[in-house]
Amino acid sequence: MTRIVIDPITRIEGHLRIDVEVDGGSVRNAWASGQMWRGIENILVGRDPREAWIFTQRICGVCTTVHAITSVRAVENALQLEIPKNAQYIRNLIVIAHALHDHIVHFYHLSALDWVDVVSALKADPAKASALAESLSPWPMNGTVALQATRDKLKSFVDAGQLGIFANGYWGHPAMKLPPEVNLLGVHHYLQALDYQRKANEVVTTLGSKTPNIQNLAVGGVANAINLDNQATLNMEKLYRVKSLLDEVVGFVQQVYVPDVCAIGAMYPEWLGHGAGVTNYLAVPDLPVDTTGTECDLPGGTIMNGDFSTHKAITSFNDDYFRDGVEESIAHSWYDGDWQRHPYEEETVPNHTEYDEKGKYSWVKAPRFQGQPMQVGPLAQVLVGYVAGHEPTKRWADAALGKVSAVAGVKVTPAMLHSTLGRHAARAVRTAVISELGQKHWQLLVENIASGDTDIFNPPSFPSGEVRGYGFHEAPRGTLSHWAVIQGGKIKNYQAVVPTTWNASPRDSKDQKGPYEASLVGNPIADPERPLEVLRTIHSFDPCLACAIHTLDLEGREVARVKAL
Ligand code: NFE
Ligand code: MG
Repeated sequence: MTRIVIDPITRIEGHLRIDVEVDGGSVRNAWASGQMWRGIENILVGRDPREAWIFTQRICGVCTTVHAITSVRAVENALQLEIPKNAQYIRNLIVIAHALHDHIVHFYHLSALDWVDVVSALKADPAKASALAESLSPWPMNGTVALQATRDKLKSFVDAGQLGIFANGYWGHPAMKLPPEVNLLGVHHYLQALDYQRKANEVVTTLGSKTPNIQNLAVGGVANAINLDNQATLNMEKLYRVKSLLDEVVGFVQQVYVPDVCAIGAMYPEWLGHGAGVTNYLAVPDLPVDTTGTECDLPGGTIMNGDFSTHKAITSFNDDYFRDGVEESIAHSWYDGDWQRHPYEEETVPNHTEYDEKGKYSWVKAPRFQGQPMQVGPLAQVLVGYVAGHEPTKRWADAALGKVSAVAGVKVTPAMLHSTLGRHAARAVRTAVISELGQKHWQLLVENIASGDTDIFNPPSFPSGEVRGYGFHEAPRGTLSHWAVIQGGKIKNYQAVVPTTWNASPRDSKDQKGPYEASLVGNPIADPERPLEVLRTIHSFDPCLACAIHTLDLEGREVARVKAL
């Protein structure tokens, strides 16, 4: 038995340590450990609930926006406060644009190089690469001259001995299998993706005033005054700027990202057989089109044990099945005690001890739904949508699976998506779906303003007694929920249960592994010195440990020592 410790895992947000035991060329056991502690939940206690969103955004450096939205939704839920339609659409456009940015960055910049060998791209024939690209997609920027320029740029990095951002990959690893032309296309689109992720983020900035950390929210609506004839407000010029940026990003997603994932995935079909792990899935509804979150454009629900017939829908922002199902365990997490509790009843008292995989070994708590570990994220979103018959999800999933099947020469069905590769395919499908919905919600906003409605805000008022509320959002990495107990207009308890908390969770008191841990068992390891396969599976979840733990050591005490790879 060989033990491999990867600490820290790179190309993610935050500090994640993964331990695996390897025997006979495959992983036998695995542990995921969050190696940083923050403290946002605790510093909210005693504060005004109307400012919680400003603090919660600081949970993460990647997905600030999602915590802002979820926080205002939690307080609005406690007050049962309706939100004007314009505010819903503006919020929806922000979360859509943020997700488009986030998924493009994840595929190209954080995970593609686990599959694409940058150094091999130097051997590619640009004309052949261009012919292949043009057989897959009408994208106009795949010509021979452009691909030749990318190869020359790469060659100049290598000749100067300065691979820069490409310096530390597992180039030449036996698990890298793409032909040089596909590797060149991957590098070519990696560079283009830098531009398109920025365009998506510009939509967030235009509507949210800045990013990271948007400024335009309020409990009860948004602060985007609407006056089409005023330079200082949301006007026609800004709305059309948003539209043209969205249209450009939609083109990139549909003509570059989706075909790339299908083509690269089809050349690694064996990865449909690795990395399933926890096949209980959870997603929540999102993109409300009414003032109460009763009607949503993205469906939510659960699937247990990978069995589609167990599908149960989560239908609105007031859903008892979701509200009552969530608990967190700290049996193996560095907090005082050993309990499993509903978020309204939780506390966050840090207590760091040695790394002990039989005892406590992570800062991440272990969320459970009706007692079960759940996988959240694009795969859950797509499977839940597919089973519920959500039209755009079905259409994009069928199209993508058709493409993969054609290239791989095997029929790939949704039931085969429980895997490392399935998570990438599902993320591409989800990105295509939300790219369409971005254009739809832009239209909804413009039509609503054109009808004469310029409302953006309903003022909240807090009762003297106790109220409780939860808010959720289907963030890029999956289901995010915030839970607030409010007493006399002040926060009494605040808990965030975050996508990466679900997926990176350690074991619970019943010794059930979290999704990262379970998904590593059975993965092949060709070379224990270079555990590329572990990275493939972990990166397929898109980890964010800052989100997962969100809990600063105020004394600045060293809580973990990490070594750079
Ligand atoms: Ni910090 Fe985030 C949240 C996570 S969004 S990146 O919430 O996990 O996907
Ligand atoms: Mg929490």
